[in-house]
Amino acid sequence: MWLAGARARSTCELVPRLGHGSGILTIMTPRGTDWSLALLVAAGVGSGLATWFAGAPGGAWVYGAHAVAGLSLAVVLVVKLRRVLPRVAAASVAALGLVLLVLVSGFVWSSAGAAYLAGYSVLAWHAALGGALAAVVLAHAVARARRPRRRDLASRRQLLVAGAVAAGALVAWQVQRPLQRALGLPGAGRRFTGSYDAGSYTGNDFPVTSWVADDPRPAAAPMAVAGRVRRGLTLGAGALDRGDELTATLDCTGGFSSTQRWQGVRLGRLLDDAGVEPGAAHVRVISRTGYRWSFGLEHARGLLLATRVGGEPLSHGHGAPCRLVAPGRRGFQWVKWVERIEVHDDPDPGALPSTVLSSLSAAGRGRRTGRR
Ligand SMILES: Nc1nc2c(c(=O)[nH]1)N[C@H]1C(S)=C(S)[C@@H](COP(=O)(O)O)O[C@H]1N2
Ligand SMILES: [Mo]
Repeated sequence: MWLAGARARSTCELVPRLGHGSGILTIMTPRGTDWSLALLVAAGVGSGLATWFAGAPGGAWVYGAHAVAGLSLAVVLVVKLRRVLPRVAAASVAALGLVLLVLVSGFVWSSAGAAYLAGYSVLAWHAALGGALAAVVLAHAVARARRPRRRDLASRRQLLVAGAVAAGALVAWQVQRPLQRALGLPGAGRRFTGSYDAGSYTGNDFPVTSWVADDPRPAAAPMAVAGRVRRGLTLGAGALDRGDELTATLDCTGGFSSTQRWQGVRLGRLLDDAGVEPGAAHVRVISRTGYRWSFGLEHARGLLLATRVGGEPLSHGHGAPCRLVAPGRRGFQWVKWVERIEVHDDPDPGALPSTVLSSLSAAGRGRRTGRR
């Protein structure tokens, strides 16, 4: 009887009725919805960038936070779309479409497996689209954001809704892996970083990548240890074959990972040979191309400079004559074609830009200029 009565009503009567009852669609104010979208995009971009610096299992929560931000964003996107869809401006359609693409690419990568589009992993597309979305949201917020009022974000009802959405997202994140396993989806086999295994324990037979386009000519240059040390060292490749070995997983932010047995010399040994001066606390590992990364002294001691992988001499593409092996750090910190170790008092603010700029240096463009 009640059902029949409800059905008898026209839909346009039913929707406002629901609207005045419960439902996240109506509790969230339009302004609150927009601010929630913006804040969740910011959380997604922030946590996404943080994943590039979370390579050890202790950093798994960063990936969890990223997933929860994305899942919450999906819920708020539905609220937004249901509110605006019938009559929405073209610019908003483009922006909301971008949000959708970012969410779908993240979902596809983490459940359907290592998919590639136009030569780039879907994960790389996800990151690039996320960057574009960040720019759009920031520009929009600067140009025409309406100041949120207390009732848009911080009222009790808003906080209840936010809590419910976050709790739902957290549960969804907790069940996704068991669910993927039960369904036999490839996503169940990804690492906590989202990367899929490629060629583990195959010697040189795993993917070769550069962060941007670093591509030097092959060369057998010696390696130097310099900076705040008592005596600088110059070492030929032979002097780096000290029989130290490390099994470690290279995990590229582009979405592949590869576990190998690496052989060479512990950085700590070279630092001891050179004699670190008191007060020095940072070690720069510098590529022939100018690409470099810096590590705290104590952490650096445990890293390996590898000349061999799985018993084979390291190939040029993987960084011969010698490359850094930095367990628990994302792949971009595993500097290839190392020609110099420098000991410093301070950290290295130039390291991050160097990973992009080296692709433009003469040495970094080496092979590309050579082809002409
Ligand atoms: N000099 C130099 N080292 C580099 C890079 C680079 O572009 N230049 N790319 C980094 C990135 S992003 C990754 S994932 C690993 C890839 O190592 P591989 O080519 O042996 O797989 O090397 C790192 N070391
Ligand atoms: Mo990478």
